Amino acid sequence: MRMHIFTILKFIAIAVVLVFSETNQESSGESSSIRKKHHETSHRQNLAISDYTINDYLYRLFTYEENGDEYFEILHKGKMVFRSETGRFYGINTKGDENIPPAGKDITGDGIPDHVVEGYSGGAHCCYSYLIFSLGKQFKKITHLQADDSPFTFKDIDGDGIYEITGRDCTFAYWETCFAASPAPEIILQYKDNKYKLAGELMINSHPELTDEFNAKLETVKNDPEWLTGVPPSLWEYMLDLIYAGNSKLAYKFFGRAWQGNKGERNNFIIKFKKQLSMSPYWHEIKRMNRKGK
Ligand SMILES: [Ca+2]
Repeated sequence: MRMHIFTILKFIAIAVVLVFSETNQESSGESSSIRKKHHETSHRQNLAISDYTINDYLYRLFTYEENGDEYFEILHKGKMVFRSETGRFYGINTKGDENIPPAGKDITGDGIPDHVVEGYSGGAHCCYSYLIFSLGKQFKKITHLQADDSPFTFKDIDGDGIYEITGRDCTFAYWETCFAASPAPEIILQYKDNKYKLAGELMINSHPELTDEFNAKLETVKNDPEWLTGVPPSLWEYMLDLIYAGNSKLAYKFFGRAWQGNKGERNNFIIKFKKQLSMSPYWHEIKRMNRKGK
């Protein structure tokens, strides 16, 4: 099911880019619901400008009429404090019900308004990123998070008033299979000590149903017809889901029981799998959350 969701997300992302590239001359913002609807055409540089005000701050989005690329600036009391790189699009949430928090919402718990801007670089699949600013008396860029192929969702999961972020780790994209079939396990990030880190505890508790599915998954994977031609992605999809919920021992037990290929390739496969896993940007925390795992 998770692979299915990720595939849907991928198609949505591609659809957004396609729709946008065909409608950018209208600069209407239809390509993304988080883009501002109203643009005014500037008399300079063929740019369409969209303004949004938060207290003493002004967020200005510029769209190049000729190709639809965008960049934004943040001004504090009329003075520019930040200017982004040019990207395919940038979006903020001005309506309240989106994957990113409403512009100006405090998401870090310090009572100071924050401002999240979603960026998309363009290209075949890549890449989403998130710039997060603190708009207090002192302007501050909190972070610039890279989300790769899969967008992030901001949400207060544990109800403490501080937003967590859910997304997917795309380390296994294209690994041993095509992009559409690549598993991308769920991750949760939390804001702690002034930065966003993988929320090991929340991830361990996020999917209690996973371990109950062990036997049913075992039957499914063992009977996967892809064993006739190679190793089915369903094998490492479930292993990754388990590992990203702190159950690595169970994941390798599953591997041992589900493997239907020849013995020589078995060891080779697990070496390659572990090597790929260690390339995750979250590897350090993944390892730590699995030390006490089952
Ligand atoms: Ca804040």
